[in-house]
Amino acid sequence: MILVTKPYLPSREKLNQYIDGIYERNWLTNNGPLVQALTSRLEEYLGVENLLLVSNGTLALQIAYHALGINEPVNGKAAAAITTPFTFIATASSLKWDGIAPVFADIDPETWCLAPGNIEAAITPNTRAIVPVHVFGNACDVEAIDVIAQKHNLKVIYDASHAFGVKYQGESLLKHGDAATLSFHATKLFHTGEGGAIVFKRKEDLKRAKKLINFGITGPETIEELGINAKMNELQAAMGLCVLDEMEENLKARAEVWQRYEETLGKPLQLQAKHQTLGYNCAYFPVVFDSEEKAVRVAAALKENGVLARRYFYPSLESVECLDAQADQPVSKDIASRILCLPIFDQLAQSDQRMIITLIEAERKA
Ligand code: T4K
Repeated sequence: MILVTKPYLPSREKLNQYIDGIYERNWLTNNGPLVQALTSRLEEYLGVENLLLVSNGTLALQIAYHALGINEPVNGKAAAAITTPFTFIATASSLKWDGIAPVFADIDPETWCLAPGNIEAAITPNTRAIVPVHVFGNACDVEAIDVIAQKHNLKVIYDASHAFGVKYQGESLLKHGDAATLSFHATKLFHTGEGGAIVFKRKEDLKRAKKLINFGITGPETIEELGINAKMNELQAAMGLCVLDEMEENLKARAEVWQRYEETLGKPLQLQAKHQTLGYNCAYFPVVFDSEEKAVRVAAALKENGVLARRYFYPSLESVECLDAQADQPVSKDIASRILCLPIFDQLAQSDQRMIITLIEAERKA
């Protein structure tokens, strides 16, 4: 099968060397030397400060909520956060899991990110934060969101799980918001098997988060506040250091795959509209068909030929019962019903990609 993605596996020899070091030091987790090394390397690579490595992208979101205090009730009632329904379940479920009510506002029909124009109507006295998603690595309208957040005294936490290495107006997109979170899951462009990170705007928030990921412990005999275990371990960091060393080759190969799709499918199908200054990371290749029926038919035809495209992100989250069903978000619902993410990874053979494109073109015209 050709799957929607294929984890990037770096040099085995180099990974073995890192593992030898772990055996020699007998130090496996709790802020070990490889976690420290990966933290500095990522800060430098991404051009950011105040980066904290954690054990996965979901905990990255949850630690950010706690570090910024948005989980604290408002006048005895659960806090709320405004977020997008067009995302992976973890964005909204992490809020609910932490006792914060996710309140959906609809997306922009072109960029597929939370539309700033829909945010203010969803704000109530319980709203503490906005949690937009740079979906598929596209930049949200960060300036407009910032204006709304300032006006209503709300925190902004960007779920930037898909936005590793993305540049916006020449700088890291991760610099926007009070915090931005990343997922380093195996299926991501940069990965540590499982893993994630948070980039904080302020040093004091980073300091608190460092405490929170280690049970609130600050010394051998001091526990300052309630925390959890969200630490990255040395084996994860070893994988990350190896993947990072090969990032340029990986990016180059993906960009070629991305371009070939764009050249052939960009005209007949709807692609995600991106800001003109966006330095994109080619993490995903989503396409929108003119009807749900067509999207489903194309997915079935691909599957028959051994290709698994995915309906990311279907269904639109306002319809997910465990999140407490909410009013329809028509734009998100519509895009979610017609979208398919096509296989994209560095080793996708040109002949396989040609086969995928040919099948899509045939079904589209049928
Ligand atoms: N926020 C956003 C916006 C996210 O997209 C995500 C995760 C998160 C937060 C949470 O971050 P983490 O806590 O996960 O770090 C996959 C990933 O598991 C998930 O990390 C990712 N988003 C999401 C978009 O995709 P599924 O349910 O699609 O996973 P699964 O098992 O179906 O795998 C996807 C494809 O990759 C399949 O075709 C199989 C293939 N695969 C998968 C794995 C794990 C492999 O070939 N090898 C592998 O090792 O969620």
